[in-house]
Amino acid sequence: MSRRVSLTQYLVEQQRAHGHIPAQLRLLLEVVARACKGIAISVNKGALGGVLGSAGSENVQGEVQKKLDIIANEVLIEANEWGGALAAMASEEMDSIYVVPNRYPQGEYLLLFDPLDGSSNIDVNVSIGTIFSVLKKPEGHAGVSVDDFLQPGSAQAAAGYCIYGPQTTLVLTVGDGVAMFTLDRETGSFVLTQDDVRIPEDTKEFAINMSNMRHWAPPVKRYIDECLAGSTGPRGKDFNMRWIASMVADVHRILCRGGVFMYPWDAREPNKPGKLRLMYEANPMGFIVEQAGGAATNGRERILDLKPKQLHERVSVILGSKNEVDRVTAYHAEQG
Ligand code: P6P
Repeated sequence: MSRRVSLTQYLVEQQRAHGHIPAQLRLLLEVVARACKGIAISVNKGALGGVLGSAGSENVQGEVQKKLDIIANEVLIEANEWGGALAAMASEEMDSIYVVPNRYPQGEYLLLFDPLDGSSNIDVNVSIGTIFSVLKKPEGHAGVSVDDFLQPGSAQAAAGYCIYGPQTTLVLTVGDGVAMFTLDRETGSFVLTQDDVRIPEDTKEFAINMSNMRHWAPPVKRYIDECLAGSTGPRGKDFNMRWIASMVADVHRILCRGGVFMYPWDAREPNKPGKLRLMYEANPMGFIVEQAGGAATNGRERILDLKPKQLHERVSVILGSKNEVDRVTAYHAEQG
């Protein structure tokens, strides 16, 4: 890509061309990007910044919070609460929604995020990331409540993630394709490095935590067994496996070269539909993947069609190369 296009220029030009990035949304996305730069600085300091290890507390999920989980959450709250674009925020790290304080103007958008996904990788220097989703606050009533957040993923105004890896890369969609911006540390700006990202419809690479195999439902077991049978089995081709245990990193790889990511329901906790959260993991990633020509289901239904019942509800996730996701979904349908 010859001409350097900054995130701001990209958003302004997208607004000029397609008109679906109102000023408030553009400002919101720029503030989120700036917050991700701040998180990247803390992540990159690692042990030198005294930010590794556990914070000694648990989040709403009952998971041990890392120091960086809390730092990232605070950075996003402080960066976004004063701008006037938001009515409220929701985070994996907070039990309830965060309503913008009265001392600041309230805006028309709602921001949801997993401030630092992949926490188990923080202390071992493996890529992690911030995932975010933007909804419009429903009109017609004053104030804001958790019910305003409970919209299907198809209602998202924007979604994205920032991966803190060998590069710090922001990946974004506002509903007109997917673009990638790489952080230029010398200038401190996100520079457009890929526009119109497309996921190949076929793949030879699957991502799943194989240690859970004995707990999977039959359709998932069937799909993976066929992949493992390779060229000698019904698929007639060999497959490769990757599992980084950081959704942002696994999804980023799929956006770059295809693949299928699966965190399905399993029998370890049969009352849980899955491990991943619908509102601030599956929905934003599903929006991005679909905008890049891929697919995202819970094994039976399109992720973006699911009507949320609770802010922190979990969901089974199958996403990536369209033909593979369709196959897994078909196996679930055949099971009945
Ligand atoms: P497991 C990270 O904790 C996360 O929420 C996702 O980023 C990742 O895909 C998954 O959990 C990894 O789960 O059970 O393999 O450790």
